[in-house]
Amino acid sequence: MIAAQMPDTSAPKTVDAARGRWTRERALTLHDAPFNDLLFEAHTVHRQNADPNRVQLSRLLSIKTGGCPEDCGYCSQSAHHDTGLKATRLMEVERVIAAAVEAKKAGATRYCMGAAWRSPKARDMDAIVDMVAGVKALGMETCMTLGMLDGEQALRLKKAGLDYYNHNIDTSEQYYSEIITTHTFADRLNTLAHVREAGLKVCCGGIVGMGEAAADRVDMLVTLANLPEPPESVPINMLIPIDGTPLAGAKSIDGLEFVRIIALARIMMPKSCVRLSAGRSAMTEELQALCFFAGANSIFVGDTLLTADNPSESEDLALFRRLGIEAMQPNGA
Ligand code: SAM
Ligand code: DTB
Ligand code: SF4
Repeated sequence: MIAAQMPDTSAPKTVDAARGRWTRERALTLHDAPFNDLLFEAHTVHRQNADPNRVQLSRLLSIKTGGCPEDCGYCSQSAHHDTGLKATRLMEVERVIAAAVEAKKAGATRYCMGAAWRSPKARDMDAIVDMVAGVKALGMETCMTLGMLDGEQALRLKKAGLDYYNHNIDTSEQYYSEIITTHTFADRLNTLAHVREAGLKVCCGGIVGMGEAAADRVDMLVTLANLPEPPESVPINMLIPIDGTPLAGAKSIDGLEFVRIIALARIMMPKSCVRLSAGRSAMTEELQALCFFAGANSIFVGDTLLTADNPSESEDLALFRRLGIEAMQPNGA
C-alpha cells in the first residue's frame, strides 16, 4: 500500500469536515479513489466497527400490495403504472403473525412489513399496531414501511413496540423529481424527522441504477450521513427494472460502481448496518461477495421481496457457506 495514494479521511480540511459533516467534495474524492484503495479503507472501517463475517437477515412481507397513489417511477405498486400487479387490501393481523413465525424459523431476526400507501389512514392504525405487537411478542425486531407519517402516528408505532421505520430518500435531492412527482424530497425528510423524534430507529437508503449520475449517488449518501443522526440501517437497492414502469428500460449500473457505493456508505456511516437490499437476483455471487467485503452486513432473505424476486434461501445459505459468513443472532451477536 502506498500511503500517498490512500484516500485521506482523517485530517478534516474544511469547516464542515471539522464538525464531522460530510461535504460533497470529500465524498466524491473518496468515491473516485482507486478501487483497491476505496475497498481497503471501507473494509478497515468495517472491521473496526463490526464482525466482518456476520450478516443480519431480514424478511419482508407486503401487508398491503399495489394500488398506491404515488407515482414512484421504479415501483411495481404504483397505480400510475400498468404493471399487471393485483392490488390487495390490508392483510389480516393473524396472517401477518403466522408468516412472521415462519420467517423466524428460517433464521430471520428482523421482520419488515411494507404497505403500498402514501401514508397510513386513521382506520388502519389499530390493525398496524396489533401487527407490531404480535411480531414483537415472537422476539423478533420489527420494521414497518408505510409511507409518510405524522408525529402522532410515529409515536403510536413506537408505543406499540416498533423498532425500525423504513423510509428511503431513494436518490439525490436534485434527481428526486425526475423519479417521483407526487411527493417531495422535503416530505421524505419531514417523515424521517417525525420517526426520529418518536424515538424509533431509522432505516433509510435508496436505489441506484435509475439513470442518475455518480454525483447523485454520492449526494444521496451525503444527505444520509449528514442527518442529525445517521440512519441505523441503510438499504442500498439496485433497481429491479419492472415492466410497465417508466424505469423498465433504465441502463443497468456497472457492478464495480455498485460496490463503490456500498464501500462509500460503509465509510461515511461506520456504525450503521449497510443493507445489500433489492437486486441481488441479478447479481453474481462474486459481486455479492465484494459487497460483503466492502461492508454490507445485512440482506433480505426469502424468495420474494415485496413483489419482486430474491435469491432462494438455499442459494443464500450456500453462498454464506462458501464465504464463511454466519447469520447474525437476534441479540446482534
Ligand atoms: N410505500 C412505502 C414507501 O414508499 O416508503 C413503502 C414501500 S416502498 C416499495 C420501499 C422502498 O423499496 C422504496 O423506497 C424503494 O427504495 C424500494 N424499491 C421499490 N421498488 C423497487 C425496485 N423496483 N427496485 C429497487 N428498489 C425498489
Ligand atoms: C428497501 O429499501 N428495500 C426493501 C425494503 N426497503 C422495504 C424493498 C425492496 C422492494 C423491491 C421491489 C419489490 O419487491 O417490489
Ligand atoms: Fe407507493 Fe412506496 Fe411504491 Fe412509491 S415506493 S409507489 S410510495 S409503494
